[in-house]
Amino acid sequence: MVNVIGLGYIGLPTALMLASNGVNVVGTDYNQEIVNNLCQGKTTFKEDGLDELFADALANGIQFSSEYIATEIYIVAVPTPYDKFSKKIDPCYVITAVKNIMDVCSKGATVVIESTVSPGTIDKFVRPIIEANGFIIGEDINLVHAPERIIPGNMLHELKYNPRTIGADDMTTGEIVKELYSSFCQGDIIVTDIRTAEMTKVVENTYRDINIAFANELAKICRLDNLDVYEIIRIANMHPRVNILQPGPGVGGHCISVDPWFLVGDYPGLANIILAARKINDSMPEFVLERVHEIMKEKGMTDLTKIGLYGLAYKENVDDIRESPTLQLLEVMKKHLAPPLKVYDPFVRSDVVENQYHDFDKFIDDLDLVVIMVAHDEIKEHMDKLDEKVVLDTRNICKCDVVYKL
Ligand code: SAJ
Repeated sequence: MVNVIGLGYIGLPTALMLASNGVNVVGTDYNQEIVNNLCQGKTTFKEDGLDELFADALANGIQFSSEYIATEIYIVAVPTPYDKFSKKIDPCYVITAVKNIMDVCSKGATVVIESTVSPGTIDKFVRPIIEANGFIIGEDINLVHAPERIIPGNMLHELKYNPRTIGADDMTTGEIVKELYSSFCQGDIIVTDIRTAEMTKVVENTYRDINIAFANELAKICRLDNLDVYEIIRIANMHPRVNILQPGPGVGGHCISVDPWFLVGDYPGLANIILAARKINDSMPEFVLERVHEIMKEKGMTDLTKIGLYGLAYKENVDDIRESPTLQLLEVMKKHLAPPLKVYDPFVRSDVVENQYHDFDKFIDDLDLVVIMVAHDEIKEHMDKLDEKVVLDTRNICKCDVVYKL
């Protein structure tokens, strides 16, 4: 039996995948509301195919609880935020989870950390907890790091087909956990040591952050010289060994905008490109505001209440707003003591910011200038509704000539 701890964006799909592939699973979350919803058969966030997978998992007997359950394997998928000041990882949720596991587990159990952690976190924070409980790691308790790689919006497909990394102290433990993940994962599963697995995961997201930062820096350079950055990237990418990502209004989500900070926090003075990339990506919401200001000047606009931000999620077609560029932009406005702009997102049903609309037409009707922050399908399919508006398209989805770009 497997106890999956943390039923969020990673833990829930992983628990459901295991269960629907015949593994006996109980999911645990300290948030009673999440557990209640799941017990009543309701999923807690939107993701393509999640409801169907949930039905399969229920049919296979998955259970949910706010308690930790004595099982042979524990998979920990709790958040790992970073300290805003020191930029170091804050492993408090992982620590609490492992402590709670120690209260219920018995000898022979395997603890798998799926949460992304900075290199060295498992040695520094997890091992001591297990040892303090009188267990010998490798003899009494096996320890594994199996970082996830799935992307919101395509999670279930990626859970099934992405290659995975498993870090373990010894090959036997690595192979046991590999077999568990093989119940649903058809990608290659590489077994390595724990520190390598920790570092690899953070490196993957940092690579992407740096690549996006390069695109964003190019966007700023091209703006100064009135060049079309998208055309330049498109042509450059025809080179067989060049693959530049796309500029945008900033980088959000819980991974790419967070993990590189772990390296900056742990290796100050060495993580230089990484730090520069973080700063460039974090500067993009402010750059969008500067563009809004330029456009207002050009168009003789003065009324901030006629300007709206389309999209609150951190990327297209998801409801996840963690670290989203729109939230970052509103934060910048707050710092400048400016009143918040109007906002609308079809995926975000609850009220999370001031001046938030829940009706697309009403939102558009109230505006003169629409800033496209997120390339949701909804707006791509209704571009005609923007015909009479001034548009700043930060995602390069409007194909007509008259819109403003980054
Ligand atoms: N973005 C750009 N330009 C681009 C691509 C993305 O500005 O060309 C922005 C997005 O709009 C978004 C942010 O970057 O705000 C991140 O989005 P994303 O779709 O690139 O990545 P995430 O955060 O949804 O998922 C990432 C993935 N990691 C990598 O691609 C290396 C995923 O595979 C990881 O599992 C996930 O982080 C994670 O959990 O670490």
